[in-house]
Amino acid sequence: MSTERTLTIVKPDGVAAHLTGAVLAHLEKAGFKIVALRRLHLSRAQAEGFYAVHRERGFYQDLVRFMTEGPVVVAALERDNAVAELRRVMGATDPAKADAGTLRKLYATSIERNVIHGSDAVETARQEIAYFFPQSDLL
Ligand code: FUP
Repeated sequence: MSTERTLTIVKPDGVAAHLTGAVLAHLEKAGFKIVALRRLHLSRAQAEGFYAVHRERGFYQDLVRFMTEGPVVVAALERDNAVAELRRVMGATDPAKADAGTLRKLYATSIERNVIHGSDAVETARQEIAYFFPQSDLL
């Protein structure tokens, strides 16, 4: 197995509920190393760009509104098989379908307000990390 990097976002619902520490602790216990970390409030343009792949979907405007309602905490994570492992630890997009013990099962309140983002592929992770940590020597 090779060491990989992925990107996670504690979404506005998680930050507002003071779950940032719990989510990051859960990820550290699951073997992820936090290699970069920042808190920011996404602009509408940033949220639209981040979720551009979903722009034709009915939930897009609601999703953009949600992602801009408050600050988020973004982290670059490292471990073996990081992209797939993060998605396993997060659980299904819809918390009703998420496995027991996953972050979304533990903390999400709906398919939209689902606490955490994780990159969906190695190439997407590389792009998302470069976007949020452009000055870093991670790249
Ligand atoms: P995921 O990779 O699990 O974050 O899921 P997607 O990339 O499919 O969706 C991105 C985000 O869009 C989800 F986290 C929440 C939102 N979404 C909805 O609000 N409604 C839906 O039906 C599907 C996704």
